[in-house]
Amino acid sequence: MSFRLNIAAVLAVALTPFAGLSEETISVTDAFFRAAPGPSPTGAAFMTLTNGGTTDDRLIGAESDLAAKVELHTHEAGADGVMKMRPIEGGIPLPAGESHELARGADHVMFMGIGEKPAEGEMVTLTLIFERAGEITIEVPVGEAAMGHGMAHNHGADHGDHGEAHMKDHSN
Ligand SMILES: [Cu+2]
Repeated sequence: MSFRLNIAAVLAVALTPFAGLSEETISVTDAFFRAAPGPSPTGAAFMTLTNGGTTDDRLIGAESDLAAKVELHTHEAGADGVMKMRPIEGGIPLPAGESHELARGADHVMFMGIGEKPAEGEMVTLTLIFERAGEITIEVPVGEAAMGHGMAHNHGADHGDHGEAHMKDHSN
């Protein structure tokens, strides 16, 4: 009787480390959300994903109550040289030990069909779906709305630190 119990205990100890292992290896830093300018009911989230584990993973999707639809997008130059957004097929690979930056003018999490755009300083709840780590839900601080010609253009690094600044402000 006690022998059986011991086996169960050993199994439980052996299996426990795997339960949360993959999720703990993925970290998300410097996340911020930016609404599109004007009446367009869209926005995008940017962040740095890091896989601190020893197993390759992949961001395969995202969800948020803020928007009717959330997609993984990237930018690429069209034949006319104008940068356009398109959905990423097959997700974003995140090899073990590597980071991937979602940045303006590059890969991003796209929000479409936003009912009411969040104000600067508010938080957007975003669930990232990884192939191995599963769902990771984060709170993304809202930065100032994008200016001018929309998110297809990168207006430089002058806005780069805002996400972090808002994150600090929000903790007050
Ligand atoms: Cu997009």
